Formats: sequence, C-alpha cells, structure tokens
Amino acid sequence: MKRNVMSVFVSVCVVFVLAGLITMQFADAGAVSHEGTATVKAIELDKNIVKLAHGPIASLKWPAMVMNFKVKDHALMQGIKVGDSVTFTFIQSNGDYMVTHIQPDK
Ligand SMILES: [Cu+2]
Repeated sequence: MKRNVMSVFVSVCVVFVLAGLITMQFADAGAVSHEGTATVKAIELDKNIVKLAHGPIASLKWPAMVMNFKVKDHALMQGIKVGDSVTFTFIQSNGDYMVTHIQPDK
C-alpha cells in the first residue's frame, strides 16, 4: 500500500516536470519570428536602433508603419543603408522588437 502511494507520488512529480518542460517549450516558441518588408529610414547603431518603414506584418496583425527596431547584432547591418528596400525578420524581446535578420532586396 505504501508502495502504491509512493508510485502515485512519483508519477505526479513526473507529470509536473513534463508539464514544466512543455510550458518552457511554449515559452520558447513565444519568441516566434515575424517577417516583413521595409524601407530603411535611419540607422543609429550607437543606439542599437534601425528605423524601418515596414509593410503590414500579418503574423502580428500590424498595419504598415514607421517604427524603431533594436538590432540583434551590428554585423547584420553591414551593407545596409538608409533608403534600402529590405526583407527582415524580427522577434519580440523584453518589450522591444529586435531584428534578427535583414537583407536588401535585389
Ligand atoms: Cu510597426
């Protein structure tokens, strides 16, 4: 009998751990990428910012707008200049929107 109680307890623990892992996976999936096209309006790498006039972002139901994005890595901006038409990918990170990929349209 005692053994049964113990095995139930262990099973419950396993379920909780699994639920925790699954929740963490969803939290990770929360850092989902969004893709859009834009025109580069300003690049301020000293502030780690790129200002983009982006088109609608369907995955966020965003209309077209001009806004600032953080830049994940300054190296991303190599070869990108103001006025360029770009395709870019971004994530939401601590309340900021951060560009993770950006490339000029050919
Ligand atoms: Cu926007």
